[in-house]
Amino acid sequence: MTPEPEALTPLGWDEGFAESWTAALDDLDHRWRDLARPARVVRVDRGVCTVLGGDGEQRARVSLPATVRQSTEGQPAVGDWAAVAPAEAGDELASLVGLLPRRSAFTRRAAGRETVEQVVASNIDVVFVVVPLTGRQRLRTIERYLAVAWQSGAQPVIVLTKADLCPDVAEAVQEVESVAFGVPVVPLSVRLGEGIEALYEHLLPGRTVSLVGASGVGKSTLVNHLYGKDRQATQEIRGDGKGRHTTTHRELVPMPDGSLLIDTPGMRALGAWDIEEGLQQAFGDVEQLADECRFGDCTHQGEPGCAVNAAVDAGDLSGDRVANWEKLQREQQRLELQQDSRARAEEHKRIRARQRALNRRPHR
Ligand SMILES: Nc1nc2c(ncn2[C@@H]2O[C@H](COP(=O)(O)OP(=O)(O)OP(=O)(O)O)[C@@H](O)[C@H]2O)c(=O)[nH]1
Ligand SMILES: [Mg+2]
Repeated sequence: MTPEPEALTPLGWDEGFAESWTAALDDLDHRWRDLARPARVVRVDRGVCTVLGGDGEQRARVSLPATVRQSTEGQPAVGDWAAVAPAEAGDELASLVGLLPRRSAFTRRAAGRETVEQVVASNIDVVFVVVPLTGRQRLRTIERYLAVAWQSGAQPVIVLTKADLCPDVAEAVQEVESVAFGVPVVPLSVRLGEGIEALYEHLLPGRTVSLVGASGVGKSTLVNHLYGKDRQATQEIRGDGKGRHTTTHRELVPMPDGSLLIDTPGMRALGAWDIEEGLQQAFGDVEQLADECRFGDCTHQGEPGCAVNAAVDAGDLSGDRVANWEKLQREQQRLELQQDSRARAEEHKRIRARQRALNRRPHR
């Protein structure tokens, strides 16, 4: 079925997605091919998604084949474009029967012991990395978020909230700019209504912006301000400065100005998933120096001819920044090892299951 672009363009649909749609239709079960329409996933609950499309908002049961559902790509995420078939007679729910490939995605390592990837927001054009101007130690957090944001394929913007609580905003901004390397840095205060206009150039009709950051940094407060009224619940932070994890669902919110915001629950930790390219972009300066070290396998632990150490000694590069870069690299290496061992464990499970099935077969 050919989708009606006029109804979908405000939701971010474009020619690229239209092409993926044509290809995706071929993969759909023949039952759905004439019935399915594209719609954007705006919220995901257990097994049921809220989708927005030409027919307005609908609730849709996830009806993807088990083989598809096993992969991260096969689990609907907020921001995804999906193929949705209308509810059958007597059923309240429509059916989500296919997913289009993601153009960009902010992903992280899911909290918990298992080594699995979690998609925080998909098909995003811009990531607002939201960090408050209260407290100290924000640079290392920003570096980590920037690496993940660059990897996502979207354009990062650093949003520094609660400027009203910061005694020297200019100094704080300058400090942040020293790790931003050209990424826009926007200080603002929703309480005073100041600085917010600098975000407007990123909030364009049909463009998707995801807000990410820790709990209590003011993501939902900013969404409400931009929306023009309270839509998202917000809550005072605790006495120790930590947030209360007020937002519990990722949600895509169409704004009155036509942009699309994805509000997300505050993250306790942003465990990096695959961020190899993101690291190269976020730490371009350090990586470039590392290329200039005398030894190709320099560990920057005091070897002769180490350009990274030389820059730190000369005061041109922060030692803490280098330590953070190394920490993220170690995290990457650990992740790769865990992925390998997980892949091996799964292969082992498959072989044992096949063996058991063979053993169960009656002997002739
Ligand atoms: N002083 C000041 N407080 C702010 C500002 N913006 C937000 N806050 C306060 O920060 C607290 C937390 O804001 P939320 O918007 O709930 O934070 P959040 O990032 O959505 O938090 P989670 O949903 O838990 O991830 C609230 O009490 C807000 O009023 C600001 O510009 N200045
Ligand atoms: Mg919130």
